[in-house]
Formats: sequence, C-alpha cells, structure tokens
Amino acid sequence: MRTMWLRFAVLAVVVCVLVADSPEEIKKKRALLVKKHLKRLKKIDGGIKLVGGRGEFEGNVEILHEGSWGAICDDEWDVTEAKIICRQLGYPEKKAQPTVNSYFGPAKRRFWMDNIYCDGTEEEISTCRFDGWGQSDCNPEEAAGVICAEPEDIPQKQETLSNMETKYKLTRLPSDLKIRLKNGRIPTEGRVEIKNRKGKWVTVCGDGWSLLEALIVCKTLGLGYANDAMQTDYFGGNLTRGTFVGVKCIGNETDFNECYYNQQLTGHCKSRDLAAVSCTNSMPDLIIDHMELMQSAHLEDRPMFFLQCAMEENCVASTAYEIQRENAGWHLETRRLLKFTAKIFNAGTADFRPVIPKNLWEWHMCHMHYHSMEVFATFDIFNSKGERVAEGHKASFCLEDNQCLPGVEPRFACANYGDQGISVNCSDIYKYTVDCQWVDITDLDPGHYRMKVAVNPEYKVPEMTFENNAAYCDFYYEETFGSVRNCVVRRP
Ligand SMILES: *[C@@H]1O[C@H](CO)[C@@H](O)[C@H](O)[C@H]1NC(C)=O
Ligand SMILES: *[C@@H]1O[C@H](CO)[C@@H](O)[C@H](O)[C@H]1NC(C)=O
Ligand SMILES: *[C@@H]1O[C@H](CO)[C@@H](O)[C@H](O)[C@H]1NC(C)=O
Ligand SMILES: [Ca+2]
Repeated sequence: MRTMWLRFAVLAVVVCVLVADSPEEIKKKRALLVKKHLKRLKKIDGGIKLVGGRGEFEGNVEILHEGSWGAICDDEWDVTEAKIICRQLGYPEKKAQPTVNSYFGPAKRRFWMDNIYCDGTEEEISTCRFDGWGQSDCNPEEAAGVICAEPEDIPQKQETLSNMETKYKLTRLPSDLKIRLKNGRIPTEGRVEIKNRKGKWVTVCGDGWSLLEALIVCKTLGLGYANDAMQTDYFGGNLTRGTFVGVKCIGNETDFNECYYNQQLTGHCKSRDLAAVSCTNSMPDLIIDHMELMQSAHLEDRPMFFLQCAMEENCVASTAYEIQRENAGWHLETRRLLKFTAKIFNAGTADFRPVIPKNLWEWHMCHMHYHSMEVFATFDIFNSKGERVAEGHKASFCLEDNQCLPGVEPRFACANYGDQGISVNCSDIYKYTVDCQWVDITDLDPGHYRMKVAVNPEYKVPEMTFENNAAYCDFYYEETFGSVRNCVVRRP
C-alpha cells in the first residue's frame, strides 16, 4: 500500500563534521560504506533519469549501473535511442528528440555507456548494443540527452481548474454526485465508485489518481483524510463503458462534486487499474513557517573549498562544476548563497514518520548522516517572467523534533541512528547554518525575483491539507544585500 512512498529517494541533511579518524572509526565507516553499497544494489540496475533540463521531461540521460549513476556518451546517439529513452520513461515516443554535446550541461558523472546501437525494438536502453559498461573515451562535453516533451504538454501543478478545464476538456462532476467505497477489508478503504446519471454504480480509472483526489473522497464521505491513493485491481471491480476517467481535484474542494473529469474519455481507461483510497482520522499536517523564512534569509559568499560536501550532494549550481573542472584555483572561487532557515511544523493529529524502514536508510559519508526518506523540500527562484532561474537542491532531511510546543516532549532525534519523525506540535528545523540549506544564486543578476519554498511539493506523502505547504515570497537582490519579504502560504 505504501509502495508509492518507496519510490522516493531521499536526502537528509545534518552537519558536515570533520573528525580525525581512529582505527575504530575507520572500521565503522567501512562497515557503513559496505552497508550503503548493499543498499544501493537494491535499486534497479538499468534505471534511467534525465538531468539538467527544465523538468523531468528533458535532460542529459543518466543510467544506474552497479549502484551508481553515470552519463551516456553522444557518439552514435540519434532519434532511435531517444525514442527508447522516452518510451522507457513513459512518454510518447512521437516527440522524442536526441540532444548531443552536453546540451543540458556537462556530464557530472562518469560515462557508463558509449557507442550505443539500438534497432528500435528494445524496451530499455541497457539492452541495446554498446561498448560495455564504463568503456568510453568521452569527455564531459559529450553527454547524450533527450527531449521527450515540450513544457506545454506537461500538466502544470499550479494551474487553476479553469485552464485545466480548457486544456484537458474537463467537465465538472455532477452536482448531485453520490460516491462510495467498495470491497475494502475495512469500511474506510476500497475502490471508489460513482453513481452515474443512469443510477448505476461505476468505477473510476486509476490513471492519474493521486492523493489530491483521494483526500477529497475521504473528506466527502466523512472518513477524515486520505492515507493512501491507490491505483490497483486489489479491491476488484471492472472497467466498464461507464468508468469515469481523468478525475482531477485541486485539493481544496469541500465536496467531491467540485472536482472534474474527462467526459470524452469515459470508459477509456488506459491501465487496468482502478482508483482506490484508504482513509484515516489521524494524519500529520506539515506547515512551512514563512515568518522564520523571512527573518532568517540572508546572503553569504562562501569559498568553494568549504563546499566540497555540498558539491557531492549537488547543492550548488552547475557553473560551479565547470569552474571546478577548468580552474586549477577553483577552491578559492566563491559562490553566493541565499541562506535561510526552513522550519517545518506538524500541526496534525499523527506523527510524521519516514516510511522506509530503518535498516534501509542510506548512510551519506560526506555529511555523516542517514537519509531516512526522500522527503522533499524544494527551493526555487523565478524571474519576472515566471522562469525558474535558480533552484535549491531538493533538500535531504533527517526528520527530528527540534522544538516542541510547551508540554510536548520531543521524541525523535537523528543522532546515533535514532528514530526519525516529527511529533504532533513539534517542529523540525533546518537552520541556515546547515549545509545545503540555501539556493546558489551566483549566476543571478541583482533584481526583483519571486521565491518559493515548498515541503512535500509533489503531494506524494499524505497530509491533512497541502494548502499550507509552500511559501511564496518576494526576493529583493541588490549588489551586496538580499531580503525575502511578503511571503504568503499556499499550496505548492
Ligand atoms: C466483473 O466482471 C466479471 C466477469 O465478467 C463478473 O463476474 C463480475 O460480477 C463483475 N464484477 C462487478 C463488480 O461488476
Ligand atoms: C481552491 O483553489 C482555487 C485556485 O487556487 C481557488 O480559485 C479557489 O477559490 C479555492 N477554493 C476554495 C474552496 O478555497
Ligand atoms: C497540539 O496543540 C493544539 C493547539 O495548541 C492542541 O489543541 C492539541 O491538543 C495538541 N496536540 C497534541 C497531541 O499535543
Ligand atoms: Ca500541510
């Protein structure tokens, strides 16, 4: 049921501590490295991702092999290969375009594949012919990439219902809508069914079904909040000619009948899976503290010498890697960082817990901490045209109770492999002093920008509401001074 969570990879940040190693210490570290290695082997070999693009739909291709990500060299890279990559990532291959010469920035990792020949029938790029893992004479300027779609083809998370309605031809669900849950093991779970105009109970297609829709279903039925949004055949039910397709909610509706669906596609569900939910009364609710964000934000110029851990975790802009590669005195160069404190409060009725069991947490050597879950905060800066001009690393978190309301005992702590989580009425605080708690704005000209800081930005982890998960602020940047002001809290 919780497999959705596991798809997330994780990063958590504590402090980068430098210690002189005793033999014990070295042994311990080695054991931990082995552990990390073993953990990584559990990831799927041959998996791919796109990096450096404007979104997940484009970028240089990276492939996972033997637990580490590597680039692909652009020799012999053409549209046949691009189509396979796009198909493998679930995009239509029609618009696939290959890119060469590190179109999306120089390769940051070793080259895993070179001289790839595919005949076009392969399901995965790793099954095409190539020179052999790691066999390559390519330099970082030769990374192969793809564009699988244009941004306008990709549904924007922030769009309003009215433009969703025109773009996807969505129709409002009937105002006298009746819904029910069917075939659950307990009354608070099951597949979702809607009574259609002919009075027949029909199923809902699982394609695109997310926590946003599930949350409104639970709310409408008076069953609290969505614990899980499932696309499954586990709860039985059949796809019929009446099956609702493309059901979409914004997440702030008070009743499911305020949501939309795609009337034209009725009965045409691509997958065989149906929409199902599991509801619960107690639920965490993360809130981003925008006051703390405004008060703590400031600029700092930091020599790259002190950013080596951060560079390993990709916490600086890509130009830093160019400087590191091309300039022998790179460690004396400085980066300008917009630093701020992210304080995340759990105002819900249940603890917020990582879902990955402790034995699968990943040890991060450089920062000397465990990554317990791919939680996710995003830090973005946009120019006046709304284009993203700088971004923070999807910060890694080590969940703990740093500060609690009076009378609440902190229970979660990251140190010494402790239990991770955020208790109700406690805050997890990533102070601006923490490594990677910043946006690298070295490449920005002074001016007026917008800044967005969001927790759980993709709505992947269940909460009571997502309407308080992001702070949207003004960022004023002068030559030597920066300030973050006028934050409002909204959905990511
Ligand atoms: C689904 O279809 C099967 C086979 O046609 C049928 O036996 C079953 O009763 C159907 N289930 C529902 C819930 O309509
Ligand atoms: C939900 O969000 C939309 C778009 O942001 C807004 O127009 C609408 O008023 C909100 N609805 C409620 C009930 O808050
Ligand atoms: C959390 O704080 C709220 C408001 O102060 C209070 O009503 C609630 O009972 C507290 N919950 C817990 C579990 O401490
Ligand atoms: Ca929330």
